[in-house]
Amino acid sequence: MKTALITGVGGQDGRHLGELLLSKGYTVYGMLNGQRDDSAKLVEQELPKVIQVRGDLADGSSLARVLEETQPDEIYNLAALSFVGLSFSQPELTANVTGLGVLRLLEAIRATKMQDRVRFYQASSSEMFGKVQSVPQNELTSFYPRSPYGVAKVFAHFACINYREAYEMHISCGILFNHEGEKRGLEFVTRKITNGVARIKLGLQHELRLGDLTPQRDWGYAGDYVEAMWRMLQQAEPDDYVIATGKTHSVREFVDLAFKAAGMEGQADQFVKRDDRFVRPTEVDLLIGDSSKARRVLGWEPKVSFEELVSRMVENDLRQESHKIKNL
Ligand code: GDR
Repeated sequence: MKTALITGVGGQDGRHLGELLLSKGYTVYGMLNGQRDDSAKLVEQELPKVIQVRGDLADGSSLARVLEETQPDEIYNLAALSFVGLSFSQPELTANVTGLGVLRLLEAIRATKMQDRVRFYQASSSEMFGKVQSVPQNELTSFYPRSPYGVAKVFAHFACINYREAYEMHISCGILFNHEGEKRGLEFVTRKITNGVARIKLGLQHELRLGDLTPQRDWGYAGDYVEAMWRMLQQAEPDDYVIATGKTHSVREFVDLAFKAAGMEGQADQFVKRDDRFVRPTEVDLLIGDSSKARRVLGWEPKVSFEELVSRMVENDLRQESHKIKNL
């Protein structure tokens, strides 16, 4: 039986991946940093079989200790300051955790002499493409990050490639395009919209304040995407893969579809208000991924369509918000 360590297990992807690996019979350790008791509770409720360990990408000594304690065969590095908007107001912290943190983890693997046996997955991001240099984006497309978050992810991505080449480590990077679902945090635009629409439908909220509605994203379902992470580490050779649906939609389209899914088709303009606080100093205007390599080599493909994703998320928020009303 294999042992896996998931950093950032309290996040959307960490919880999906924890569920997947447990279903495959893994012993799963989930790393959380010391500050997030709400995340620890969530993991305990949803995934009681995940063994929680405390460590922080900002603290190299804690990482070496976690590795000694858990002795993983596979490490999935999903921990990061992952909210792009916030990275503009906390750029140093973002660089430290999302960028340098990955280097610390790789060094901790070397320091504990695990580099020959461990397989490592790095959560790289389509945000690295930023101001896109070609359409669609694949593994060979040049990076042009447009946020401190994107810059940090580029550093981490190349640190992984360098350690793979320098020390022959089994490190694979998944360049994941946006992936969403019921477990998404409320600060991200998709969940903010579906939760807002559900609350409007139930009379709990009267407006939905959003930033720029024109950016286009390649949106998939998070549950499908963690399957790709696992498949990457089962390959004999490590490599990098774009994971995407190959279709793009604007934030505006997401909004319209969410209102439609709640039975309020065509009513978005009554409720959506522009709020400049949610507009970023530099924006990523268009993302659309070409995942043909992952489809060919990993046999991976997305299963949930954009329409299904939006309606699932709206239904989930309607259920959760109605439940809260009943329990008042
Ligand atoms: P993103 O996700 O930056 O693409 O990164 P997010 O959902 O935050 O933004 C998507 C787009 O929506 C626009 N937008 C708003 N965004 C938020 N959060 N709130 C708003 O009110 C709002 N109004 C408009 C944004 O400007 C943006 O264009 C996500 C994260 O999960 C990253 O960690 C991950 O690496 C990438 O996806 C792939």
